[in-house]
Amino acid sequence: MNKIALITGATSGIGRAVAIRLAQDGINLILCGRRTERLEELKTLLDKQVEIHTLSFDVSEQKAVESALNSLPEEWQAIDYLINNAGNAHGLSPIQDGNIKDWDAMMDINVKGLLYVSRNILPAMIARQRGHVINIGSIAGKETYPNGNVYCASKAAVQAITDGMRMDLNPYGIKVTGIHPGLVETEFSVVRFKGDEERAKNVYKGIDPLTADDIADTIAFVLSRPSHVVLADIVILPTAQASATIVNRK
Ligand code: NDP
Ligand code: 8X3
Repeated sequence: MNKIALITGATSGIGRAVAIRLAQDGINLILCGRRTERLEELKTLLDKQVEIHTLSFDVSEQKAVESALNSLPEEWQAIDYLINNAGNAHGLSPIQDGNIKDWDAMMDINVKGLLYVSRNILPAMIARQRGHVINIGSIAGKETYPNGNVYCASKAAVQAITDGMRMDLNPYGIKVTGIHPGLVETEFSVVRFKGDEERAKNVYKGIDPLTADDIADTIAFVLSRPSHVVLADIVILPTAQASATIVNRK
């Protein structure tokens, strides 16, 4: 029987690339995101390869998360792989100038959204005594950078939650992996800079950034390890990047 993966944030960037990559491995997919038309487009692209179910909801709205996940038909309920990927940065400002709505969005989506989704899915994994959770953190969760304050805090929280999950779920044979990318060119910076495409492009100027496919390949590798092996915590950087702040631009 095919495995089932649930991917949050499948409408763009890393999540979309992961969906395309896992479909190649014959994994049935529950694709999540707010933009319904993008979910439908991706479903049409992949549904000749594998079974696809789409769920449109905002991860930061606990009731919406609950009702979307509780609506899964029985044949979709045995989720093998949970890919907690939905998230974004909103703004890049010194702490004293921070926009409260941006702070709320980052904590609500990147931290609480991941928790709401996980809380709903983990009990069934525990009952089956198997499963694999992959949380997308960031180099920003390992090292804080100037003006990154609250985004970095949200990703540091993802690191702590990932480590805690690995401890708490260990008795049930559930694997937990944290993936922490550096600069990946997606819609991430366009969202961070509220649609300013020029400013977003400059983030990746003079380097070969990671692509969403690089992260998707890594996730496919992580999921393909034998049952006695878990890749616990992975930092992936473009070759031009040495740390959150050291980037060698040409
Ligand atoms: P994108 O902006 O391309 O994708 C973000 C995804 O998250 C979209 O599919 C979006 O879907 C979804 N999302 C955002 N907010 C919500 C919400 N409230 N409810 C449900 N879904 C939501 O960025 P990336 O692909 O780069 O980002 C994916 C993850 O990778 C994030 O967690 C990000 O922090 C992390 N990351 C990114 C890096 C980078 O350099 N790009 C580096 C390190 C980590 P929709 O809008 O349709 O809801
Ligand atoms: C995304 C990487 O360095 O742009 O998490 O914050 S960075």
